[in-house]
Amino acid sequence: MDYKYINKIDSPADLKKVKLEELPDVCAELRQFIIEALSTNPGHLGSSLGTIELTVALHYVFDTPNDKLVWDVGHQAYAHKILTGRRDRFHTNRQFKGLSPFTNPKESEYDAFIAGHASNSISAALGIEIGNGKLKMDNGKFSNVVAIIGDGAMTGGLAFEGLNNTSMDKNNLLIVLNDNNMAIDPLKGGFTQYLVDLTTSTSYNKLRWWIYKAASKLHIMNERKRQRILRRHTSFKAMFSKNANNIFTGLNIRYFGPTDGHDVINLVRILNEIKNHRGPKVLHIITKKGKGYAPAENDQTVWHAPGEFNVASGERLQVTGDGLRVPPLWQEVFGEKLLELAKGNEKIVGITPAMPSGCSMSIMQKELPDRVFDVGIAEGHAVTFSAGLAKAGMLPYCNIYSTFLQRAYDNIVHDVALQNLHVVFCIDRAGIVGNDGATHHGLLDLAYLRPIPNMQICAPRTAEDLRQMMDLAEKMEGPVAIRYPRGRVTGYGLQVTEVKYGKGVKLRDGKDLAVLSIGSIGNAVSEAIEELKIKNYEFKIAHYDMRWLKPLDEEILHEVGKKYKTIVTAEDGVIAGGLGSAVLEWMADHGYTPHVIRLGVNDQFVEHGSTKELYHMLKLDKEGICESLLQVPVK
Ligand SMILES: Cc1ncc(C[n+]2csc(CCOP(=O)(O)OP(=O)(O)O)c2C)c(N)n1
Repeated sequence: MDYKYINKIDSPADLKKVKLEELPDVCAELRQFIIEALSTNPGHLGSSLGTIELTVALHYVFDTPNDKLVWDVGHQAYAHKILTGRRDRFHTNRQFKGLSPFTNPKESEYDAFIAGHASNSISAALGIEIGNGKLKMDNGKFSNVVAIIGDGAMTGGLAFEGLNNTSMDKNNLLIVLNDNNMAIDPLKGGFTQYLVDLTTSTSYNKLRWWIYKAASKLHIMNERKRQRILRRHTSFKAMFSKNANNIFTGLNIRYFGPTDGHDVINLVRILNEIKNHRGPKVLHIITKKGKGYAPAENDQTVWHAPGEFNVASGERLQVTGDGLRVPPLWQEVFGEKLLELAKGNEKIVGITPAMPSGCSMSIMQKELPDRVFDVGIAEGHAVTFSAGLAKAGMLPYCNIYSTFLQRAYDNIVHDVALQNLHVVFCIDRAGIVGNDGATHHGLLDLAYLRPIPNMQICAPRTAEDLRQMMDLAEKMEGPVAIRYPRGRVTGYGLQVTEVKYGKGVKLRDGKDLAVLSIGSIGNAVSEAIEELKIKNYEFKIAHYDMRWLKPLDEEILHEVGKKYKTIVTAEDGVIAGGLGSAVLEWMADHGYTPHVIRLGVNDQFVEHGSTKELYHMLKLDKEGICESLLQVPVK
């Protein structure tokens, strides 16, 4: 498309050549560009549409990349990517070998810090700010550091830890709080209400704005006088009881706003005003998720990441458009089963850290709203809160994505496992998750959960396995982790076998070689073995679905240890510490000496791409497993 402005913007220096009054046109073009691009190459639409004016204003005012922008999550940074020399590659965003899904310093010097997991921006930016000061940047020039954080990400404990630290050490950090009253789902909770109160305290704000605007107009004034007025206006607000309690001011962080985050010209003025203020400061802006695209404004949860869509009609393209009955999503199997269990047991409650739609706990939320707790983007709290609920005699099913559960490791160890509390961890998005990439793959959970005493760990291969594991977990004691992948259930319609505690299942008998798998990768193993059968591969391969990583099925292990000289283990996680390690250790401890070949993910962070491409790259799809099995030296 023929864009008048953005086609000529290859860096923020080009943006700075545009006249102030033309910036709304630049924003309009960026909006159009992002909508068009995402309609065929899906991504995080709503959040990025909401930050366009802010992004333009930041790059217009600040001297990036010398000044540092630290984006929280980084899913709202598409305009930032486009303005910083990545416009021509934007059509590859999130694709295999394409642009990173979030901000990534490896990709661009304009990306000051890694992003993907929420709530780290304030801590990281503060570290950069203080570190820069200590090193006295080149030629004594200090760079500005800005953290841009959403109100959703502000609900995370880490953000508050960052704020607390910001208030106590000498620094000039600017925190832009992008308040749209949404995470992926609507936000609830005290902090959200607090921001609403700040926003709606109208008479106070009108007065402040009057003073602020008057100060802004006084361009003839020198910087010292202007700052004095601004200082007075900040202390002035303390006279009003509501804002005397302003959390930021209370923490000694100067507070500006709230202001319209879609008025780019005004944002430029404000940022110019406050950027040279000494000391830490917060600029609170109000934005709308999905701004400028009606379907996205009207259904903000769905349009957070809508998939492909028709720009003109706003229709989302359905994956299931062929009319065929398709397997359900793993998360739906979880969501429906949880509701069923909860209806039969009033002690069962659901806990989710800001992902009710993402994990389908929304199914239970609709029918039993009082029994579901969406606690904000607060994984550590979600786990300890679950521990408290268990202590009180409730039965929490705490659903957290594998990658985000990493945030809560000590809460699992100290608050749950040490007291052997009956908390059921339902770990969604385990394994490769696809286009969200390295920050989001769930490759570590088997390895990080296995060493924790009292922890019991299982992984379903089929939808029915998941249902039965959730049933079993209700009757067990102590902490239980059930991990399952993203996407549609594989192994749909497979023969049902009863899931028993600590027991695996033999899927086929063999002669020369045994494959032990855990979880849904077992389906790729089954397909690979079928393929080898067609090729008349001479040795016969046994296949066991272990189902449980902890406790291990020792009966199977004795059988395999006695019968096979070669064992292949398969898991969709890191090799170090997972099933393969467990089997090797067990064999060594019990005097068996098979040759154990471990299939899984080697010591590496895995990039982004489709799940199919990535499993192929890792040789963990049918073809890759075939290839590995063909190379196995059979004695
Ligand atoms: C630690 C962590 N937990 C959960 C998520 C999933 N997640 C991605 S964006 C998002 C909502 C963020 O809300 P907010 O910061 O307000 O940004 P918005 O999308 O509203 O612009 C969530 C929960 C995450 N990225 N990181």
